Amino acid sequence: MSILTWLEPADDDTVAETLAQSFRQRFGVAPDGVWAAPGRVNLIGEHTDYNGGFALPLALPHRTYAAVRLRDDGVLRIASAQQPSSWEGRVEEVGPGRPQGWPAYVAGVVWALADRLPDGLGLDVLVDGHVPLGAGLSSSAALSCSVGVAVRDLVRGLAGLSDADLAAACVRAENEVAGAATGGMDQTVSLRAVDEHLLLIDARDHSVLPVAWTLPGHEVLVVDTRAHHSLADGQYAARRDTCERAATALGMGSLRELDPGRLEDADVRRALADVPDGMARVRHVVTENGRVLDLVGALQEQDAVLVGSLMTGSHESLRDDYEVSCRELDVAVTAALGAGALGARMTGGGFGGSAIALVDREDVELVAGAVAEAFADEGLTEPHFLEAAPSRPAGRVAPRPTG
Ligand code: GAF
Repeated sequence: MSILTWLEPADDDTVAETLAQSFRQRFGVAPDGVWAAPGRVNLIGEHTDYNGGFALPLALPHRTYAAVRLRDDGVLRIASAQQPSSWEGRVEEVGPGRPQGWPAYVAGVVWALADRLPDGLGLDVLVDGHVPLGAGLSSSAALSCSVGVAVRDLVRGLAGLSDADLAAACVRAENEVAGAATGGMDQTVSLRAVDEHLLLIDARDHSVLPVAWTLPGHEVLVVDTRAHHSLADGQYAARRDTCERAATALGMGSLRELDPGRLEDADVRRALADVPDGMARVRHVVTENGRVLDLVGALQEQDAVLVGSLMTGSHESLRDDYEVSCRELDVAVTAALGAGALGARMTGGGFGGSAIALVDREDVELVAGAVAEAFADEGLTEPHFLEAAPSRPAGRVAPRPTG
C-alpha cells in the first residue's frame, strides 16, 4: 500500500514568528500582531444554515494566520505567503466585486465594518493559510475571520463588538464583496467555537450551544478528495434560490417552519409543484434538521452506532435529494463504510471537497488506506487525510494575549 498523506495543523508560535519576519521583509515594518482563525468540519446539518435550520460543526486545529498592521492613510495592502497575487488599493475602492479573488475576503471585512471604523483607517495584511484550499473545510471563512478578529483587537471602538456581530460582518464580506452566497455556519464556528466541543448552531436566532464529544474511542477522519470545490460558482446559489422559492410557495419565511410531519401532505406537494426539484430539496432540508437534533441526542447517549447511521443518512439525502455530492465524495463514503467506518458523509457545500467518516480510533489508518486504495482503483487523484480534533476559536497568537 502506498504511503498516505496526512495534513497536520501548523504550530502557532512557529508560524507567527516566520510570518512576522516575512511581513517585515515585505512591508518594511513589524506587524501589530498575528491572529489565527480555524477552518471547520461539519459533523451534520448541511445546507440548513441559509434555511434557518441547525448545524453541528467543529473548529479544526488547522488555521489561517494573518499578520496585520493598522495604517492611518486609508490604504489596504494585502498579500499572502502562498498566493502569487496580491492587492493594493484604497478602502473606498472596496465594494461588491472589488477586489476580485482571495483578497476580497480580507478587504470585504474592512468594507463590512466600515461604519464602525475611524476615518482613514487602512491595513497591511500578510496571510498564511494552513486550512487546505478548496477542500470544503472553510478556508475562506478562516481567512476573513482571522482578519476580523485582528481588526476588532486593534481598533479601540470595536472592543464591544460581539462574536456574533463580527461573524455577521464576515458573512457580508463573503456574500457581498466576494460574491459567494453562503450561509453563516462557517464564520460562526470559526469565531464562536468552544475548544474540544462541537457547536450546535441554530441559524434562526444565531444562538449556539457547545456539545461535548462523548465518543473518546472514535475519531472523525477527514478525506480531502482534492476534487475542485468552489462556492462562488452557480450550483450553491441555485440550491439556495430553490429553497427560497420553495419557502415562498409554502407561505413561509424559511423552510425551518415546515413541520416534518407535513412533508407528505397533498397541500405541500401542490404548493411545491411549480418549483423545479422543490420537493426533493425541501425533503433534504427538513429531514436534515431532524438528523442534527437526533445526533446531538445520540452523542448524549454515547451511541456511536446511531451517530454513524445518522451521518450516512445525511450523505444519502445530500446525494439523492439535494444532489450536491459527486463521484469522489461517493467513492470516499462507500470505501470508508466498507472498511468499517460507523458512518460517513460529505461535509460542507459539496460538488467536491471533503468527506468525513466516524471511525474507531484503532481503525483510522485502515479506513484511510481503504479510501486511498479505492481512489487509486477508480483512477482518481490521491486523496489527503486529516484528523478532526475539535479545536478552539479565532484569536490572537502573537504577541500572546495576557490574562
Ligand atoms: C458552505 C457554506 F459556506 C455554509 O454556509 C453552508 O451552507 C455549507 O456550505 C453547507 O452546509 O460551507
